[in-house]
Amino acid sequence: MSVEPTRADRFSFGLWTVGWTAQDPFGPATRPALDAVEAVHRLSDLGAYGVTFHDDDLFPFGSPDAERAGHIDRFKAALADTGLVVPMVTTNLFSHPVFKDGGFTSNDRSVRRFALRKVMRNLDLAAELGASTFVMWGGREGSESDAAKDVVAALERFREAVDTLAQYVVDQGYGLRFALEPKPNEPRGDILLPTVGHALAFISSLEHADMVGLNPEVGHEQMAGLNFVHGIAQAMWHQKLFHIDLNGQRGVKYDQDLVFGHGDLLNAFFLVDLLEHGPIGGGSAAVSSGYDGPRHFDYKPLRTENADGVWVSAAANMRTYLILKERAAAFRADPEVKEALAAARVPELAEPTLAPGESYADLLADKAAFEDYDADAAGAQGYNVVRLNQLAIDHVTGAR
Ligand code: GLT
Ligand code: MN
Ligand code: MN
Repeated sequence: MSVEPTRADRFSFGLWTVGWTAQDPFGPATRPALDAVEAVHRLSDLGAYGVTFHDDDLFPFGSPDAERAGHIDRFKAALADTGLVVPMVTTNLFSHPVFKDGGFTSNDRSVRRFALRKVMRNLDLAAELGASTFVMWGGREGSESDAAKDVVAALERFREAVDTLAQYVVDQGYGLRFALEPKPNEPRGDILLPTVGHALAFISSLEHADMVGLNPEVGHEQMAGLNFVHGIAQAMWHQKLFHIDLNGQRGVKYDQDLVFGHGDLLNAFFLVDLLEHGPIGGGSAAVSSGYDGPRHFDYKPLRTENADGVWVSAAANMRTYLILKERAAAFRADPEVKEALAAARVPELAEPTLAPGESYADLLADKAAFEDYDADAAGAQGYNVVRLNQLAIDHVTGAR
């Protein structure tokens, strides 16, 4: 088993992850600032293939043009030295006080116009650096008071923003797609597009819906008490899994951004299984394989860790992913698992409910389907779920 990451694994990290200095609402930073160039070199040494960033991670908000260019040039040189790529770029529309009531959906129209300009400038940079995905996380798009935000108008403004930016990308000929990142709350009391499902519905209303998908984050769905594997499967079914934020979360509480797998380990196992192997029962004609984009970690090194601990935690994300990948391969290859899957009737779900060419009239004429159907016998059968689940646990824990 190799748990040494290589470029072929396509692991990427946000500059803001390893660069988090660990300030929280109760105390100041516990670590010094990390230079972007050092981050690139350290991530490369650890085996990552990519690095991602917000504009404000690379150059301070409001930097004069010449200073901004200097920061970008240093970063580009580090990329050239290491061979690291920039698969994704995103915009900070949440830190500066100007965005305290939102970016695209601030009640103040001038803030919304400023936000659009900030994103357009960053789209130019993303294209210049060869990114293919542009993430939009609307952390400040929301409210604490139902009196103070017209949610219908806010969704109109959100749509206006995404449509305008998509048109800009089309007109510039940039090879970029957008990925919306849902989150239920924090920093706002309630955030717009709080879950994968809300965001999917929103995307279907867009003018350039084909260019817009999702960047779901493990912890964000779990903060809402939802099953991340289910959310990812639905995103895949809609062909909308454009990018992914991997991390860990322990239950319904504040956003923990733990190392991947350091929260719900069993859900992380089934996530890796889905991403690597595709749907467990075969899926559908359109979705039968896994996810081929970057494995992007969006975590925060614990506040307890010093600078050395930052790199231990960065490596831990990749190691956990690779361990689970190996465990998932063993699970899928195990003849007993194959037998248990069949006993649980999992592959049967891929079979259409109506036979080829069969109509509802044919179904109505089929007495075996209803009039003569023994519902009590079907209700008495077992689905053999626990044996299958225990086999997964045996594989995750190394007992098999
Ligand atoms: C912020 C947030 C993340 C988002 C990032 C993209 S920024 O750290 O907590 O979940 O992915 O804007
Ligand atoms: Mn998070
Ligand atoms: Mn994220």
